[in-house]
Amino acid sequence: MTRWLRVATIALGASVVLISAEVARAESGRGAWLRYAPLPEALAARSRDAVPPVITSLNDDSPLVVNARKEIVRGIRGMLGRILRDERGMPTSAAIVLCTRVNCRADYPSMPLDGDLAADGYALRTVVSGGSRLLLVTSDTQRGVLYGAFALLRRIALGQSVNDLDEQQSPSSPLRWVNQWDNLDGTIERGYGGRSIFWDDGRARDDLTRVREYARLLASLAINGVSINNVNANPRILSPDLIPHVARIADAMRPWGVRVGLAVDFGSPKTIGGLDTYDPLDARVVDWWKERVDDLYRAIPDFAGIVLKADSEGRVGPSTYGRTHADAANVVARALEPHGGVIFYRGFVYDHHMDWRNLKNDRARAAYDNFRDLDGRFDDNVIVQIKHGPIDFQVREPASPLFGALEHTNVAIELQITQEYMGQARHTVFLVPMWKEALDFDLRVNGAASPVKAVVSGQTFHRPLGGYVGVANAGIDENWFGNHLSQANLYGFGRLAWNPNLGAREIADEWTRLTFAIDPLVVRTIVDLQMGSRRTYENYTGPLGLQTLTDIVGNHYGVAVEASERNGWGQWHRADAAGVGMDRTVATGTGFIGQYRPGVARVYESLGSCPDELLLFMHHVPYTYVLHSGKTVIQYIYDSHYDGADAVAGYVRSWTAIKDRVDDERYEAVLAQLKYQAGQAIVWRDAVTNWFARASGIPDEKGRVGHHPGRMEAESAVLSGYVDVAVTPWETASGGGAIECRSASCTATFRVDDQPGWYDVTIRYFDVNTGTARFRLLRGTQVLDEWTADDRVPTRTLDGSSSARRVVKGVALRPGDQLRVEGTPDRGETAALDYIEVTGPSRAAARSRSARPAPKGTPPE
Ligand code: GCW
Repeated sequence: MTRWLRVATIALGASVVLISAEVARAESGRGAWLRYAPLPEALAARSRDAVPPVITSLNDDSPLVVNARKEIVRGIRGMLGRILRDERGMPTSAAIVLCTRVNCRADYPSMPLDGDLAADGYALRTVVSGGSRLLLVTSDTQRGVLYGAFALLRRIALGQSVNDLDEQQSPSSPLRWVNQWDNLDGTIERGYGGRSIFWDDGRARDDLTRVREYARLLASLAINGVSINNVNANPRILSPDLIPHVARIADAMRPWGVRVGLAVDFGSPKTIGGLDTYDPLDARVVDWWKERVDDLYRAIPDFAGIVLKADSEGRVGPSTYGRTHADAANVVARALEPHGGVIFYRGFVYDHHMDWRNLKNDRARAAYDNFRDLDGRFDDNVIVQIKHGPIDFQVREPASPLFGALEHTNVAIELQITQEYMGQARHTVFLVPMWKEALDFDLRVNGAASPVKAVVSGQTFHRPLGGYVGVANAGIDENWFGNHLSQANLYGFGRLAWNPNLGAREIADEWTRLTFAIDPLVVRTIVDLQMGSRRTYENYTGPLGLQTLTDIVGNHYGVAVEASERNGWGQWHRADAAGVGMDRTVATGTGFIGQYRPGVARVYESLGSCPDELLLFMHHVPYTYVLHSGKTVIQYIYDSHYDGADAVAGYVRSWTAIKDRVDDERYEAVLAQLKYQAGQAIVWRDAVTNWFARASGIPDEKGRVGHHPGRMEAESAVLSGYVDVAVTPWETASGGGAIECRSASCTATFRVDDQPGWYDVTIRYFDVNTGTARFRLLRGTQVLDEWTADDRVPTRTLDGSSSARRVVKGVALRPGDQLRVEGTPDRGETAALDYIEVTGPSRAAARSRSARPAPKGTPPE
């Protein structure tokens, strides 16, 4: 159902045109950026004139070209309200013509089809032939024709002209894959958009509709490979009974040009193969891999390849037999090679039992230390898949030095689309600006400009293969990721893999127009929000290269400043009473900086030139150390957390300004998400700043940290039934503790002594994932609000992850009022409370009155 909402004026090129925008009432997000919503009438009219009424393909009824044709018909119908004539063969009038160059030339020998197109590249051209205007979509491959079709539709959707087309594009890299960390039981490791679209209960789902839809989304981004199971692989994936299931999934994706690959377990020859070894140099193991891979290709002739995580985080690997990663990669590579398959061997290899007491130990060194000396020993169909930073998808890392070190080895960059350490889709964080930093990172190979993007495309070291792998983890939820705005990350990944020179803002702008609306206010609001979101997240989670200060031994979501310390996982920040940061210098630290080429190492090694944003990643400094910005480290930590939390509050305000300009369903969903994020940002802010205030003993020079006007701790309320409880880690609860209800129902009563006025009452409570506790807020006997704690955050304990808030706005209060919170526990959820806060204009007014300078002549107190 749709409705006409308004008439807006927007600038189109030089001219200002009156347009009317149609806003759908409800959209689930399932169509993502391929929803083909009707264009504003003025734009539609212009495109209608330029789009010929016929679509045809030449000498080609392959599923890919058929899908390309159908997609264009669907898109034009949705956006322009025109149903093209779908024909075959030589057009007799103006037409859109789809063909590979070979097929095109067969019918049009004189057609201007020259130009260099890399594999999967495409050209869009307007030509006149036999008096008819033809809009040609060509490529050397059918996949490229499909990509050209999507590119044509994108142009139309963005309101760009399709009049005199002469566009030619080739992908930056041949390999553009996503990895899904889906388990065979249907769960997804680090997936936030619901269960697997591929697997359920140990087998492929019966209904693969969503798999086909996903393949279409991936094709629209020119992604050509997907591995469909967790890199922490269940060995069963290679058992004969599973192959037909993999084949069914491959069949579903093939018509969209997406080839299927698998992640495997290196111990498989032993665990499922019945051998007594998985030594990669044992002839029986060599044969075993060959036979298994041959079987796969019998069922799936275009099987794309294998992803392997070995000797990492408890996975077995070649080290069991004293063999190298090259031995391991090559045994699988040689089985794949005759079929044209590839193996992505993950560079994410590190020891998670490192001795934290040894200040020279450093996880950041691991990828380089493990792979550097193997350079040149990998077969040509091996690609070492390197996470973009040296640790693990933290909010701020430098690019991995390994990119600059492998000159004779194919490499791919692994980017994490799923927001594991980036708010798990409960926070909006647009990752493209961060990925751009990694891709543009200049490795200074031989002292010359050598950005990471040129290494992964194979250009810098003249490698035949290379590319992009995005850990996507899309799920079966209607909006794929659990947050509408998180879809922009998959979109951005695909666009960058195609062309890493696109700007982050340009990508955000495109995505917003395609996904939400072309309305300038909507575009500006969403693009600004997305573009600032990563810096904002960094500000309230872990600035200055501290990394995401989250619970790294648990769910990787909520705040837990010390979770990284005193354990073997190696995500240390080494904050103590005297200072903070990892000394990774060559001079006095772990030597990590020495893994970079001299031109980069010099910049990081010296405090004088190390950029502030990576300072604590590279150096250990006292809290009073003065940054280039002129602030001390400690004051920056305080300020950035307040800035970050304020920015999210601003997102909520700016989002409300586009109500009625986007559909209600997504409007409400994003609003709820942003409000939640605003609350979480305050939890992070308070936890991190309190922790550092205690550690450093240095107060916030602006007096905010530890002082919260209007906040009343639950522990100091008049309690009936509720009992005090300590919260761990202490910084995740205000005052270090909370109250919980261990009987049928409890109350906490707060006395308000503010002057009469209107106030907002914020209740900070805990919402764990066991039950559905109920809450009521009363003033005297009047119920002001009631709600349930029914969220499914990944924790069953009271901590930063489960901290939630309810804001009740516009409450009239008088001195002596009693605010009562009533909690009713449910199945292990104890209706726990942290504090209430009474804030708002009346309090601000009272504050500014008391802050006014005393009138002249008044004696000082
Ligand atoms: O960061 C870690 C994640 C693991 C993941 C691992 C990896 C699939 O917490 O869930 O395992 O990275 O990339 O292999």
